[in-house]
Amino acid sequence: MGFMAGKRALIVGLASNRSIAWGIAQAFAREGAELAFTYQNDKLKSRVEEMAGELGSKLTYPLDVGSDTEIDAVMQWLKKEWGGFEVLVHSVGFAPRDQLSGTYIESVTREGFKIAHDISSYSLAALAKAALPLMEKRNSAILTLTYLGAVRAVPNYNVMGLAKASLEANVRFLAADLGPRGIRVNGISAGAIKTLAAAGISGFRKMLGHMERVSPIRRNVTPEDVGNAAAFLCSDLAAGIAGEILYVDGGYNIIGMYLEDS
Ligand code: NAD
Ligand code: 0WE
Repeated sequence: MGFMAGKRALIVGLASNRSIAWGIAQAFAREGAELAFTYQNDKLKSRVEEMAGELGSKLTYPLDVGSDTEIDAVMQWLKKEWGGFEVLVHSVGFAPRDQLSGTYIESVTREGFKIAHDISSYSLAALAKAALPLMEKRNSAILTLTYLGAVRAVPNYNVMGLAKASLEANVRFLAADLGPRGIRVNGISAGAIKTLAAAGISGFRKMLGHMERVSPIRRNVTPEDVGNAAAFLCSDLAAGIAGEILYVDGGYNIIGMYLEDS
């Protein structure tokens, strides 16, 4: 029997078969969890329905995390379908395209800052608030996805780095509040992966090549690597872990220097 048997998981942030959310969903299904998915808009509806079906789920629902009304509607729907649930995955990040190229100082705007923080960080608190009555007192877990740009000045990541720093603080504050109510909150800081969110970001291929050469495991991480760590963190195997940011980046973040020919 899988180590997530008896867990019901809502996954927010599935867009394609390259999504980190897809790696997470596959690991959850393999370990015996029951799944529900949201999709951002009608363009993604049929694709998400099809992928859900592959993992034995008929539960899909529209959700733009920028809307409190839509967040409430999702929770009402799940209350009807499930009564309650044990796992919430937040795999969402967004900043307007123009924020992710050039230097930070040149690209950052008040509007770009506001959108990045709203969609990429506040949405975690908004979802947690709305899910609380359905998730409390069930040995539950909330998981979000973050990136090294939260704690280091990564070229071009720009205002998304600030939003991820806010997201990581959000994990700690939520963990402190929700732990006593039976919900552990954690984050995974994933290494760079070529997903839709990375498509067309200038220099992304070069970045992947660099990380592949210098990271301790000498390869890039995959959605499967992240999915396995996510399944662990959201299962009772991680009952002692709360408010933590777990790096699933092949150890890239611990390197202080790389010497050619080493
Ligand atoms: P992805 O494009 O597959 O997923 C991003 C998801 O965010 C999509 O499903 C999209 O629909 C959703 N989204 C964006 N705005 C939304 C909104 N307003 N409402 C609802 N959904 C919205 O890309 P991904 O790489 O799988 O990204 C998932 C998470 O992983 C993000 O938080 C990202 O920052 C994080 N992350 C990605 C990498 C990477 O290199 N790909 C590395 C570390 C962390
Ligand atoms: O969090 C991310 C990407 C998030 C993202 C991607 C897009 C592309 C489409 C947020 N907003 C948008 N807006 C769009 O219009 N990652 C961790 C992947 C990523 O993005 C980078 C990276 C890495 C890694 C951008 C610059 C440098 C490195």
